[in-house]
Amino acid sequence: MSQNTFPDGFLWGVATSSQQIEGGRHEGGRGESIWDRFATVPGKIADGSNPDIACDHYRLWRNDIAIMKGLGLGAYRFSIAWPRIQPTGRGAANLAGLDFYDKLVDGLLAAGLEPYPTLYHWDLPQSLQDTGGWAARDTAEAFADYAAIVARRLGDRVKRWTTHNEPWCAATLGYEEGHHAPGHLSPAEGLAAAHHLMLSHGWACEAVRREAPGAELGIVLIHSPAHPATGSAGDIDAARWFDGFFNRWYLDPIFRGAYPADAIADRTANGQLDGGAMPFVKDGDLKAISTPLEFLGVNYYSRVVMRAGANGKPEAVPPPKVPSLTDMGWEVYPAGLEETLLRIHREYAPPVMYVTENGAAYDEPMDADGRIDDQRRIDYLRGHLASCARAAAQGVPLKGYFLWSLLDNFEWGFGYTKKFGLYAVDPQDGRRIPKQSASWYRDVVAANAVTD
Ligand code: IFM
Repeated sequence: MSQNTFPDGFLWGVATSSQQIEGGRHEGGRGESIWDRFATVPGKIADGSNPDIACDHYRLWRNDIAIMKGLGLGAYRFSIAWPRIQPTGRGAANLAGLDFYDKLVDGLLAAGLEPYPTLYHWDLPQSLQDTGGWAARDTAEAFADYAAIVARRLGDRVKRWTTHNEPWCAATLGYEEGHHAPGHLSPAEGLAAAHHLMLSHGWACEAVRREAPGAELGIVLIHSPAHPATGSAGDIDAARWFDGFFNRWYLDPIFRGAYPADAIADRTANGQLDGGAMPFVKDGDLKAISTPLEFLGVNYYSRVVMRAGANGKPEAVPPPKVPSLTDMGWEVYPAGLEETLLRIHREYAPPVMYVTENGAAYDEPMDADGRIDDQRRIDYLRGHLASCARAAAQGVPLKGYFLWSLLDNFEWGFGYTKKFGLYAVDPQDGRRIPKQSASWYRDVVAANAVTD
């Protein structure tokens, strides 16, 4: 067993998102989101559920703040539901929606928790989807207006803002692969959506800085290292392909002001781009997207192992030795987090980094004494936190860690079947039931160290 200590002042938190925990679907004038609509389509949500009530955080937020305070946390990463602020995605602010987050922010500060809001975690107002969603450039303009409204109201108390959460998921899963709302199957829309999400990030940074001078801005990207299944040239190239499509397609425009040339060539070769042209990219877009950031949020869950398929097409394969898998089917691979942090530090050098999501889905039973022994989650977290500590010791400017997630919640197309929480949620009355990992995490936070 070795003790891994974190730097002084390391920020400990948990992360959630509005659509996954709030519920309150019709409360306070909230409009319809694309996930509200998607969940009504038969077969889209594995357990036939919907996010209408979710964890009922809209009603129980005070209780949730008290829980976080009890864990000794210093920060809470949550997201703001755009349809609460602008029910149709445009026009005047809905004051009841702003009031909700206003009170949440005040409650957090009073409890000694720093608010880390994310402006977009996938709950696009349905009305904006009706006019093209993220595949339409207008949505990026609307997002900048929305960001300004929120910053104007909360900017006197919120210091650090995140624009988007995992734009790869919003674009690719939503518009290209159909797994997420709005459920489209169009590679062309996926590419345009990815660009407009990033463009809106740049414009939102500008809007927040204007409304809240001194604000610190960042974006949250999902990252998976891609490893070749063998040392063959084909497999190595398949890993490069995935890295370009998943990681660098977002990192490069943000930190280098350009899309990666090899990934453009890949998309040209497979017919997605005609002669490499990207008509949705206009003059000035990449300058806006590459606005300097104060921090980068990194979400990490696992790696991917790639090989060249029979026809040379890159494909993901099961990892080489029988791995331990979470309930998402994701390999438990803690070394990938250290690799990710070091790689981003070396190649992109954001001034500050946070791990903004990391955690594992495991469904553990409650015993006769009401205990939920989730040792597998503790083991997962222990390994990944040790990875963080090692990265920080090697010079990565890692300033904090947000565990995903505080509560078992609405896991998108999986409904409530995947359980990431430190706390289970009683579906009858919303009661929060601590798992063993909650007290374990509290002890890690108190010690500012983890043993592995
Ligand atoms: O629940 C999601 C979250 O919304 C975004 N990042 C990954 C988590 C686990 O799948």
